[in-house]
Amino acid sequence: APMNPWWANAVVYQIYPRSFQDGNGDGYGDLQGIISRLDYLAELGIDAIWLSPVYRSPQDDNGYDISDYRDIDPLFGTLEDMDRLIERAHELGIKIVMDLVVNHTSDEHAWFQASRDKNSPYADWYWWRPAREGFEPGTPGAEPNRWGGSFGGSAWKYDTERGEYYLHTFSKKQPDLNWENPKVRHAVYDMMNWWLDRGIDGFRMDVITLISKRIDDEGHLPGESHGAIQDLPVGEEGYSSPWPFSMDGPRLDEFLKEMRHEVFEGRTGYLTVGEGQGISSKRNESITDPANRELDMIFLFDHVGVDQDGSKWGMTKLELPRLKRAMIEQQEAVHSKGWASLYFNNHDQPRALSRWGDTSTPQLRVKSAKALGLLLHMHRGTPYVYQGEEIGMTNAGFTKLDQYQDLESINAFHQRVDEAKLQDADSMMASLGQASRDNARTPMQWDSSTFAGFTSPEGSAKPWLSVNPNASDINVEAEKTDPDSVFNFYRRLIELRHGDDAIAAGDFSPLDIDDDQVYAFTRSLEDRTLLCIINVSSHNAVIPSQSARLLRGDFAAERLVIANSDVDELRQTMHEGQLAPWSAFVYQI
Ligand code: TEU
Repeated sequence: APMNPWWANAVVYQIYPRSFQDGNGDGYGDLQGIISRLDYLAELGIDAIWLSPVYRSPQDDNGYDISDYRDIDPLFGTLEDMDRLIERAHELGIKIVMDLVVNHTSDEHAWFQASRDKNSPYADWYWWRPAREGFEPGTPGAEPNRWGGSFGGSAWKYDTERGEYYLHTFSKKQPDLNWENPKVRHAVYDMMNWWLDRGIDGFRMDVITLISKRIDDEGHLPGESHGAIQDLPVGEEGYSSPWPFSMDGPRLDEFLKEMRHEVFEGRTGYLTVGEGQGISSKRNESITDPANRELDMIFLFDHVGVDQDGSKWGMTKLELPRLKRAMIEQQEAVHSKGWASLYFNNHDQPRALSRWGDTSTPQLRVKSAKALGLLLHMHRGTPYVYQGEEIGMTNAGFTKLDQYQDLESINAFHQRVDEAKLQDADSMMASLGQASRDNARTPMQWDSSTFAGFTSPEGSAKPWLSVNPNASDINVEAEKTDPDSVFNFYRRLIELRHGDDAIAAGDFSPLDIDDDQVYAFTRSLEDRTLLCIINVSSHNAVIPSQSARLLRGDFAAERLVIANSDVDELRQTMHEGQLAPWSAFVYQI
């Protein structure tokens, strides 16, 4: 039976605030700008906004390095602006889900600054380790420890004031919080309650599956015994990743249950979605099983890794069966309990349309954008739309290093080209063009004016990141009035989900799994069965046998639920047992 929580047939829209809408002409998106675009989101039909961080931050990692959880960064506005956004969104029936970043804080957070004093009550709020400067906390006198941070270099930073090193999984300005310390946990829960009491509707939890580190019962990190920290196996860039001892650690379930109890007990109408690095589909079932009272849903990563063999900088061509297997596994794992989040895009991923679609002509760009949207939204779970995905925005197309702003991309260039000499500059520029996070962070394309309507051209500043020149053709204004636009197709997909329980909660059954062009499956609930067929390729495809069997008989137009091409084209190709490139449709059988 259909799930009853409100999010079971909801669609969530992710806003990356810095790139959505600039309200004060400084070249950066802000809360005022978002408020001015809420009517657009209401027209799209989404139910909730996941707002990437707007808290006070030095902006080292674009706000994922928080220095005050209870204040808004001046770049984005004020707490009053946040209150107005919550109020206005709620008037439109849109919930506000904020980004919770508590695996780490900024090094400019008061907690960290206090922690630099060994005798302060905050001394063990972070992962500090003794070692002589210049020798990360490895074996005394031996080579420095080679644990690596995700944004380049060592995972350890020496602090001259405390005279010790601290662990940072991400940038040097993002020290990991010590969740073993109950004071840390309760300070986080207090902050979460403060925001929920202020009127927000839940949290997207940044790398929440890393908060429980795999330590021994003396509190030692892996490889750390008698004060020395041994290296973990070192990768091609000369560092090892601290992730293996962080992902899905031994106390994760305990911490998530405690958080649920301390924060959400007695509350209703909220949403919790965790970012789940290292979480398998099987673990997704247990973490999202309502009986376990942990999280409502989790973002998994298997499907967005199918074209990255090992490193994100070595992307390969999509092999559809690999994507199918990852998504089918996610669906099957939560078939009877638990729930799935559905996404292809976010602020960390290159745009799926450039990555897996076909942008070689405007027609194919539009058709493949719709095909990918239909593929995702017809699965069972809660779909997430990332800003710009609904109008068919593409990767940035940057060709020079100085066009990039993301520290991950810039640091990776220097580490892989200059230090580890793994790639030459041209090859790394190609890798950045395919995989850099900045591909998803170019300003939202509202119209064909200067700076795409993202910021006022009269304003003093240019956009913080270049607007994609294709904004002249790909923009909200052009698409809102075009019935065949990607925007109106996404609006229709969202409408269908709201009105059809078979889509929101119907059973998912894959078809023709080994076909390497066509992705087909059914969704069924009671006596209603929908057949979803997508040709995920730029070539004609033969309708695979299981799908063809279900389609037997003439093509009755009134059974067509949604399609990205007209009925005549469909009827014609079906008659020949074929599917045109990127043809995608849902048919009631
Ligand atoms: O992302 C964590 C994460 O897994 C990504 O950084 C991913 O490792 C990387 O982008 C792959 O290239 C979350 C946030 O979504 C990301 O924006 C932050 O940079 C990161 O955590 C640290 O807070």
